[in-house]
Amino acid sequence: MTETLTRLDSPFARDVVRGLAQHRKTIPARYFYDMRGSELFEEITQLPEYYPTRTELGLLRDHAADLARFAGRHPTVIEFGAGSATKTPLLLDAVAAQTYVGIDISADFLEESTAALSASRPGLEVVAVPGDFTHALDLPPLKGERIGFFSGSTIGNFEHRAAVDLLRSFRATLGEDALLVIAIDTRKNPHLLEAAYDDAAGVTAEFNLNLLRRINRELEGTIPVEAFEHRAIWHDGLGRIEMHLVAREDVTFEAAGEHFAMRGGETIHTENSYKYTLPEARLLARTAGWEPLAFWTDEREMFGLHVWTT
Ligand code: AVI
Repeated sequence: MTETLTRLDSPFARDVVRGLAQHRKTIPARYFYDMRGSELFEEITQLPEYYPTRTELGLLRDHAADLARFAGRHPTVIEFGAGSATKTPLLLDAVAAQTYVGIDISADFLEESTAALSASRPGLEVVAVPGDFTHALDLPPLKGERIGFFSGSTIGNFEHRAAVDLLRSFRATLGEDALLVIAIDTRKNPHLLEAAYDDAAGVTAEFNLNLLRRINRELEGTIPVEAFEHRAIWHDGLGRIEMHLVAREDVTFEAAGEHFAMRGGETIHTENSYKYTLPEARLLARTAGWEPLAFWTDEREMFGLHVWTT
């Protein structure tokens, strides 16, 4: 009884009720990442259509020597988000990091990724800072150059104003004379974008639909998941890919103790993924108090890796 009340009074429950009660229905994208959602996202990163992960890895490999030139002696890499088993070691090696600080709101994910890193690199000092990196955080005293790392083009999932606030928080967390290595996805042919967010194997569709399954699992939902379909739409004016869950027919359901009705064709907007031209990315940097230092892209200009300084 107590557990049910707690769950239905959680931030997830409140955000779902608020989002579904609106005329234009939305659910924040951060709720994709329960256990199943995180597994599906991992699968997405391996898909042939989903170019970001493999292109970013290629850029980190190809520009290791360039990255090394920015790093002073004894640098510390401070990663915003639990580290990836593939990208993080590439940056650590490129800059010959002595210390690694991982920051993530999920203490479990952080524990897993920092433990794996410590085990594989006995000489590296590894510090886990559980916390919300959207706010300025106090770091332990650190020696040497501080190099922030924000990978995956996760900045694209923030609205412009929130992206600026986030980058200002990174600046406050890192302090003066820091660097930020940040991956930002580029604007490109909309067909490539729509394929990347609506893959032939249907993994992204399942990732999107898992949000409804999660509501059913955790918030006593009765959503008829099979009555919804995944849709990815490029919005040129706003420079973003939108993900929606479209009701195929009129539906009614319960979630978090509330009743909802949707008409056939109505959608729940679940994610925006903004793409940036180079001038837009530089404007974003400067608006948030950063100075662009370097930018690398692949041959087809599918993805960008930026280095900024305070
Ligand atoms: C986590 N984030 C950067 C991904 C993106 O590309 O916007 C999330 C994602 N959504 C669908 N596919 C991947």
